[in-house]
Amino acid sequence: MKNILLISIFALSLVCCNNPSQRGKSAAADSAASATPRVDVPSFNKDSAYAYVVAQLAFGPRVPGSPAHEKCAEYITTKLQSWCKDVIVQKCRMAAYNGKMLDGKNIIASWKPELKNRIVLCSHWESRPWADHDPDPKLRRQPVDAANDGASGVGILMEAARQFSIKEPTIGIDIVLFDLEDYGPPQDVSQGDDKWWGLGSQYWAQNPHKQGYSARYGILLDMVGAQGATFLLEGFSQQNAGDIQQKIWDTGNRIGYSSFFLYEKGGFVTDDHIFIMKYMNIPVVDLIQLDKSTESGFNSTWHTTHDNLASIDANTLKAVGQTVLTVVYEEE
Ligand code: AHN
Ligand code: ZN
Repeated sequence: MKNILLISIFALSLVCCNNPSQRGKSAAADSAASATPRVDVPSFNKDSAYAYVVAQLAFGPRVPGSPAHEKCAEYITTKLQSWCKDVIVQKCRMAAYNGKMLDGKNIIASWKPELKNRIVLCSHWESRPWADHDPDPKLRRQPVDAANDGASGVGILMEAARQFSIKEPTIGIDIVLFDLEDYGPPQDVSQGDDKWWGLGSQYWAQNPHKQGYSARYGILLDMVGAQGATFLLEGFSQQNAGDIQQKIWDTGNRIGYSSFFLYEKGGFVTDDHIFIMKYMNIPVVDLIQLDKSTESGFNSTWHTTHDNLASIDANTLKAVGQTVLTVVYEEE
């Protein structure tokens, strides 16, 4: 009887939390609970992160092999060098699914590189060459602006880097921005194989920038800037990094972002994190927008020409950025 009652209370609380009209209230309650932060966490500047997204998009689609790709790598590297003295650009040459050789650059910034006690924050910076999921078949060979699927995670990690330059976290940090994540075969032609995705992260995970590199855990940001985004519990992360995933979600909920971080399973995603887990044995959580109401399971703009600046909301950048900063600064 007691069990049944507990279950029904639990079910009731789930219904409440899922009701959009209740979201504002629970967020306000969470903000009150965050009045006593464990440590002094800098305030993530959402306008700054947004400006870094705008700057990336200004180059045009950062498709591998294009001038925009080249120029954007230069831009990101120069900005990171202004905030961090240990920046490495790792070049790689990888074969794509179609046999084409791609020149990639993984861009890595490290704070306290001598420490073993460290975590890795990552995202991919290049654009998908084809909007193969565009609703309009005529547009499916257009390149993607990749505002959400690329620039959003980089914008957040650039703002995090700026914060690390002002107040250095206690633990060591690596920001790793991968190239060549999104060159998997056009899905309207073939489903292909997982191995054609995440080419830059596959290279880094098998050829780390530093011999014997390891980290306690990693957080991968993927599609973290869209208006109204919800972050569900991605399956590979839950299986292999469940405790860290729980910590990130609890942190987001505690500091006021319960409408973004939902405790709901969201399917399994082939993403950069699986290669880091496989080759480096570092648990990595994919913090990725997942949406059960769409056919793809992702945002409706995913791999379409609509993944542009108009879909980005600085409040989503803030929710993710502030949560990541809190997790980082609370580590000791
Ligand atoms: C696949 O579509 C196989 N994986 C999705 C990973 C991804 C693509 N994330 C962003 N773009
Ligand atoms: Zn993509």
